[in-house]
Amino acid sequence: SSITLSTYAERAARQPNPAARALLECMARKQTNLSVSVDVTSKQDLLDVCDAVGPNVCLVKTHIDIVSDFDHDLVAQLTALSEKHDFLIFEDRKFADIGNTVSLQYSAGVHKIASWSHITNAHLVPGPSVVEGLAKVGMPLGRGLLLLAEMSSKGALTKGDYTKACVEEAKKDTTNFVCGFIAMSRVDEVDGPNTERDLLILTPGVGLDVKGDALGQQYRTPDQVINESGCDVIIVGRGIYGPLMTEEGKKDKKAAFEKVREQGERYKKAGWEAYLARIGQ
Ligand code: 5IU
Repeated sequence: SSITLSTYAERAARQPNPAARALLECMARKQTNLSVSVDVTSKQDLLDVCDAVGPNVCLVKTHIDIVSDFDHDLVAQLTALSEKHDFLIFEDRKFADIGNTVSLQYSAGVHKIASWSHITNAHLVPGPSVVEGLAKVGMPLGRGLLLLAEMSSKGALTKGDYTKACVEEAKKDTTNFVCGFIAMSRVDEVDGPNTERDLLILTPGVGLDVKGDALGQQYRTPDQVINESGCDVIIVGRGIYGPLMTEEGKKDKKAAFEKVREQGERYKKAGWEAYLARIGQ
């Protein structure tokens, strides 16, 4: 389709959502479609992973509520790293309540997500009001929202009519606050080419060495995700920061971070090669 055959730079130029445009520009500038998912529970590890992989990623995905020693200095340092290494921040919050509640969860509480996270995501389970509630907070800040159209885990209920409803909702959002999906495939094009809106597809469940984990995660390769399935961004967690979690890694952190850096480089290369193959270059 015209979306999957266009370059990231071409798509940046016509992208109306400021966060999605900044992401596509960053991808083109740094030649990377890699997002690292930093699911570690200490502030220093989170910052150190971001510093190690920063040069190779366009986007850092966080679960800020798993950080045991969270404080606002973490946000300040993460923001400084995003400027140093030129990447955006995506808090994987998966909002799923009524509009009024999600607007409070997004703006307030301990984490004040909207103040630092360029992109966040939501389940459409509550209906369109979840989008409206988040838009009230995020639009004035130039943020972007991804709808959870498909999940990577075994037995996920995000399929069929539910996935289609997410796509319809995104396409009819005239504010452009919804800028894409978390999905496993080009969900915006199942009923033919999408000529209405350029929507991003960000895809977790990516790994080069294993097929899954013990808790239902399922992995595909960067080529399957970007080239075969036409998705735009690969999201990689343990495939990159895994070396930190081993007994060996806990003993020798310096060596572990060097491995993390190398894994970042490896996934960046694999993702970019898959993209070049897709656009025919
Ligand atoms: N994540 C998924 N699958 C999904 C969604 C989010 O794995 O469908 I939505 C998150 C969970 C984790 C990261 O933060 O992406 C994947 O981590 P690993 O690469 O370590 O499996």
